Amino acid sequence: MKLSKVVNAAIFLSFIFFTTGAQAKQIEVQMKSISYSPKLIAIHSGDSVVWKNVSYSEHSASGETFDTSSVEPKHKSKAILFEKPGTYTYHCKVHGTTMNGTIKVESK
Ligand SMILES: [Cu+2]
Repeated sequence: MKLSKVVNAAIFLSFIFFTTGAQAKQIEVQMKSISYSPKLIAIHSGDSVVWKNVSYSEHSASGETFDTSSVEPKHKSKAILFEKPGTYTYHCKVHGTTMNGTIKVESK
C-alpha cells in the first residue's frame, strides 16, 4: 500500500471515530437482586440510560428528576434521557436506598 493510501485511510478512520463518538449513546444498567450493575456510570449529555432487570423481582430506578417506574423481571425500562450535566443519584422504590446508583453526566 502506498503511503498516501495509508494516510487517507487513517484520516477516514479518525473521521468515523470522531463523528460516531459525538453521537448520543444508550447505556444499559442491569438491575440485580438488590443492586445496580454498574453502580456508577459516567455518560455524556444527550446520552440515555436503559435499565434491564436480570433478577427475579421487580425494581425501579427512581431519582429526583426521573423515574423508570416498576420494571418486571426480564424486562427493560423506558429510556431515560440525560441532557443536563451533573450527578444524579437514584434508588429502587421497592428495595429502598440500599439499592442505589449514580449517574455522572458530563458535558460533551
Ligand atoms: Cu429493587
